[in-house]
Amino acid sequence: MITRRALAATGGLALAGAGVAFAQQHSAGAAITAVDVHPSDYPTVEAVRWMGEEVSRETGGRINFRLYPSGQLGSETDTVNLARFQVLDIARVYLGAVNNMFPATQPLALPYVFRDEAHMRSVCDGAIGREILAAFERRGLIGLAFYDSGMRSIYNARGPIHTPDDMRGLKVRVPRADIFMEMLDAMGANSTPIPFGEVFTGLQTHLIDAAENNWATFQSTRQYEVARYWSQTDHCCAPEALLMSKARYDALSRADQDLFRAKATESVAIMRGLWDAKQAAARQTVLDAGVNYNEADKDAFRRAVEPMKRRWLANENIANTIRRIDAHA
Ligand code: BDP
Repeated sequence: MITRRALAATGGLALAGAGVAFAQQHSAGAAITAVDVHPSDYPTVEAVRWMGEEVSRETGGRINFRLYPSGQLGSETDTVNLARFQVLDIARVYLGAVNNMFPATQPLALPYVFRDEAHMRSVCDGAIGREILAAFERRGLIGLAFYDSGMRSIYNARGPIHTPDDMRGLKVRVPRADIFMEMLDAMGANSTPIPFGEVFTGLQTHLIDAAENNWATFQSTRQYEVARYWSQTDHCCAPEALLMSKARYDALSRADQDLFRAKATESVAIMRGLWDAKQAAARQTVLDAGVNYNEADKDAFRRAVEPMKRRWLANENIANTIRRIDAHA
């Protein structure tokens, strides 16, 4: 539910006029508002849609989800805060958007932490994942689930990247988050934080030379039409976070709370099925469209980020979580 008062309580947030118009349209009701920066057919959005349909069915239509995909309600950092203040109810965001506010999430976003996607899934499903999700409660959110985001690699408009030396002077767009900026700088680039929605134009107008992301995003944003070189670095395998306003959650009956949690957990398997299909299809679409692909020297990139990683691991909590992730089968 979104009220004018709740919007006012978030004063200081860069809320576009869209947010106010949105508040006027949706002032009451049992609708659960859920936001995502991705388009309607992206796996994260589809999974939340599935969760909403399940909740609606189980409650006999008493609770319904209303989805706002494509970043209609602002940047991911904004929507996290809007959820904390119960201006909106569910936000699906990448981990960088919550890294500073929730330090427990930092280990998952560091470079070369997971051996592969199966390792990431297993860590998120286990005790480590549950503990990190629980940490969101300290600041007004409920961590409902982790979703997949694949492995991030580099793509650019100039030529193939093999080693960090090939990154020199390259302006690489990164999301606005400390770990991502430091990571790309350590990999040899000039990290350039710009909002997600501006990456395509940034590449097209040569404001930036490169960006980094997963196959699904590279394809769905059509960035592959303007960045014709994909170099597989697999430098980051941070999962996505599905977060709910704690105030909104606390206002639900105990039975509804259990239903939300159960359906969010079930939606992870739905998301993973969609993700595997989307990732494979996106890769094929991009390669069929003539994008040049090369395997980068991952060991060279691993070495390049070591000093940066060591700095983060000076924090005992982070070091401890990384040790547990390494030991996790
Ligand atoms: C995508 C994430 C999305 C981020 C985006 C980014 O799914 O949440 O906003 O990367 O790079 O993979 O900003």
